[in-house]
Amino acid sequence: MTGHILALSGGVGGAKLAAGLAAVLPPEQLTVVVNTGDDFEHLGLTICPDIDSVVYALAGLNDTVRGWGVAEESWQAMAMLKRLGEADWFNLGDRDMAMHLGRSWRLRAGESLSEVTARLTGALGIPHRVVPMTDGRLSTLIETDNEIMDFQRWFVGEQCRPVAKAIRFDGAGAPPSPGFAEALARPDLAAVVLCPSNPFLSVDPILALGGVRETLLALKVPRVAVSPLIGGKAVKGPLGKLLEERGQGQEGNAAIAGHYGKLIDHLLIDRSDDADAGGLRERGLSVTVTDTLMHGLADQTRLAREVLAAAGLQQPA
Ligand code: FO1
Repeated sequence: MTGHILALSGGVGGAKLAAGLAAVLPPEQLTVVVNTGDDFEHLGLTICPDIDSVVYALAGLNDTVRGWGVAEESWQAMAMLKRLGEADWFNLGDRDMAMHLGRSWRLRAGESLSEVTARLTGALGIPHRVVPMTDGRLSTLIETDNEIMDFQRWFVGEQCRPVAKAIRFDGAGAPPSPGFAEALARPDLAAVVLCPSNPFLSVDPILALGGVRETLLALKVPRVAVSPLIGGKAVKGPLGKLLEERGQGQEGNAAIAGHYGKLIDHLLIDRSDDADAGGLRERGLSVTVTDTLMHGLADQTRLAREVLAAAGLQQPA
């Protein structure tokens, strides 16, 4: 296969497919652009949860049980922080903390997030390009009945309980990072992949950057999404709740397709949602029905191959 693949990813689910794509594509044929709307400053550290989920997955360091952070983690620093009376609502493992330290001081020394991310991925032996969606600031905020909350306060601090009346992107229109802009403009761009991430919380922030939605809509290459739903439900996280609150009367994959609209030409859905396929095809989408739940690298690479096949770039696995 020739041509370049641009994958847009959030954290956990997206990171799994990104790892699959990295397993089947050579480094020069893949750019993974990662949501940074969840990023925040905590205890003086810059935390980039989705970048870290992708980096840990590509480096084979991710904790597959917990879903975030590093495997074989220890929590000594967190226990000491708690004794010192510091905030303990957001858990930072010892190994994970090294990532935040390594990132934070470099940012403070003047490196861009793109430069720091390239440095950290290089150090961990990841040959593929993992780039933040922006080097600027675009923060996801959750509007509840009572207040406008920082994303992590809502997601981790409040366990997503308060109803999200609206999701806001503070800094919408921020410029895409150099690596993202370059990938969008590549003459050899062969496909765009929307990883199985939360459309509202992980993909929408990427689309809210200056010019990104318009550029994606104008592209003449296949745009393939993998649904984050299994059996009509989110594998993890608040997507099910958000779909109920924001699905505009549609359910399951119809709501996902309705949300993405003309941004995608092809949707891969799970076998358990087979019944959705007819309706999706009626609205003009190509549909692949397959196993989208990824238990390990074998599933990740199989699904990556199926995504490339859906884009007409490879024989189905
Ligand atoms: N998620 C949690 O549910 N609880 C945590 O304490 C937590 C800590 C954490 C630390 C570093 C990191 O990179 C991610 C962390 N996450 C935690 C996951 C993160 O909040 C979410 O998975 C993403 O922001 C949503 O994509």
